[in-house]
Amino acid sequence: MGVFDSGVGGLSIAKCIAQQLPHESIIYIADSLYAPYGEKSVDFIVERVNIMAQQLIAKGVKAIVIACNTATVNAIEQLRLQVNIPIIGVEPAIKPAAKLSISKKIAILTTQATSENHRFKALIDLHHNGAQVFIQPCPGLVEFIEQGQQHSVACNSLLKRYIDPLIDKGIDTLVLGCTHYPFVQQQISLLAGPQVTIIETAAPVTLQLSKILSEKKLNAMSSQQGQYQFFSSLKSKDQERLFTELWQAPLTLHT
Ligand code: DGN
Repeated sequence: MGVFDSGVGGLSIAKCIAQQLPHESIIYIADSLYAPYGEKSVDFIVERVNIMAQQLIAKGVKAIVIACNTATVNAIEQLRLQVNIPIIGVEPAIKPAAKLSISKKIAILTTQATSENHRFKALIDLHHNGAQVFIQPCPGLVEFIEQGQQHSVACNSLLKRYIDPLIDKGIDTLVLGCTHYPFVQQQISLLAGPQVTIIETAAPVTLQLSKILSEKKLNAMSSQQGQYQFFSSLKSKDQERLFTELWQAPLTLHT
């Protein structure tokens, strides 16, 4: 199947798919030349999503996972109208977070574009379950991760700036609303403290994908071992190193 993101963030989803569905092969594309999508216009995101999907379809994928919250909320509906293979998107896990919260105060970390999107706001209206929901856009965070600077002091300071005010508001549940953010989950946990539960979306998306593949009878044969191929619109040695670090196994990056 095809998996794509504006950059390396979607690897957090692809890794979960590879672990949970080991027979499935994955073609991953990072649109790193145009990353981040988070501060781009809706028209631009829609155009890039179409291009990424067409590239994956040309490579023969049977389904596509949009491993990017920003691209999902801004472009999944129009993409579904244009292609005839299953398209699975990622959406912040607001429903389970609202259910889990005891203080009834939850927060969602997102990109700027997701935070302003009407589909995203409708999702909160639908699933808040009486909880107060704080939306925290995190400009600059994706850039640190894309540059492989996710463990730097500067990245930690930026995270602290976004998380401290949420803790002061009394949240007990924090949703990672961008697929890049699991790569700084450890830092987020330390800053938020043990009283805050962190929720990400890789596992529910993988489950949803598995359900759709079964329904459509598209599952790979259990005798197969998944093969993984990685592409980026911006190929460099640094990119390949970052991919390898985040995927946690040697790989070759193609353009
Ligand atoms: N990883 C993407 C997301 O989940 O929203 C977006 C990153 C970006 O391009 N800003």
